[in-house]
Amino acid sequence: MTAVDTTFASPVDVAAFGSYRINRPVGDTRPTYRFVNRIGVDDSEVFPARPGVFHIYAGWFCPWAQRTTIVRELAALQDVVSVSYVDGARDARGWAFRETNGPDPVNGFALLRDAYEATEPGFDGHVSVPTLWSRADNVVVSNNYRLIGIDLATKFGEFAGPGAIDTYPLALRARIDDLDRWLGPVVNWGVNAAAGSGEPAEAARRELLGTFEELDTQLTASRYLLGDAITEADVRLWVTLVRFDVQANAARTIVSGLDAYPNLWAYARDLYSHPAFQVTTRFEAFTSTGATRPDWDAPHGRGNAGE
Ligand SMILES: N[C@@H](CCC(=O)N[C@@H](CS)C(=O)NCC(=O)O)C(=O)O
Repeated sequence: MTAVDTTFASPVDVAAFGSYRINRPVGDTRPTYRFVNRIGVDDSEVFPARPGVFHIYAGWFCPWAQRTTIVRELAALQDVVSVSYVDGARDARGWAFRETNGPDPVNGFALLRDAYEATEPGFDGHVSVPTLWSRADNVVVSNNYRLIGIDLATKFGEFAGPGAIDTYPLALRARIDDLDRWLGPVVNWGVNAAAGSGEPAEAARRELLGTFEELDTQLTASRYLLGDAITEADVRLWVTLVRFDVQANAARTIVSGLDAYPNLWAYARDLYSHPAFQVTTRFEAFTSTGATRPDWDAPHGRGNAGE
């Protein structure tokens, strides 16, 4: 791999650049998360799975990005797909590379926007993490977190290192997708709605806590959501659970804490004891000022990591 020049963006400056927002031309019907290409399984496809080609631009703060970095670890693709992290702050220029989390190791870009611009000149949609980049084609492949996660889980098997876990096994896909239809709106998005005030927030809060209750019961009977093995469903739920008490519930306005649901809380710690979850987590990147972080290292009593 050839070295790239290190370029950092100048510090965030909202006064000079303005705030980040999307400017869509009136009547523009194109998706704002525009890149939805898939990784293929053989060379006849546009973006075939190959080692050393794909790079994930991630953000430590971002639950959607963390889904993909956890799957990269679980699928044992550390030497196959590379990852780097944007800075956690942005102005109108969008996500950027600064000293905080290091340079863009692939292109040496200062702004993530440069990757989109290189792919589609004049790009005016969302500049988001995760973004999947192809070093072979020099383009953004996808910024659709769900498809990136599934492709990482399913397309690179032959290149995986030892200990790879199949997080999207054929036999469980329908159930994983069903869980996503349920937990996506209520939990992954619902936490933010529940953190607000007024009747819509109250409704979101009731629904969220009812779901936590239900999960707490389900998790008495099984170690993970779908049995004895970690799947994509656990990854999707967990990225929200790990942020819950230090972000949406930081002021404990939703509930006294995740520990109000002992099985759910032990399940979340059980996952955290797994290296894939631990090495992809940086609490400082998503902890609200003054929030109290519960003890994620407390014994969980649900079996040994990797078992
Ligand atoms: N909302 C995105 C998921 C990814 C996402 O929202 N990432 C956030 C950071 S956690 C981001 O980069 N947002 C910038 C943007 O959407 O313009 C999607 O629906 O695909």
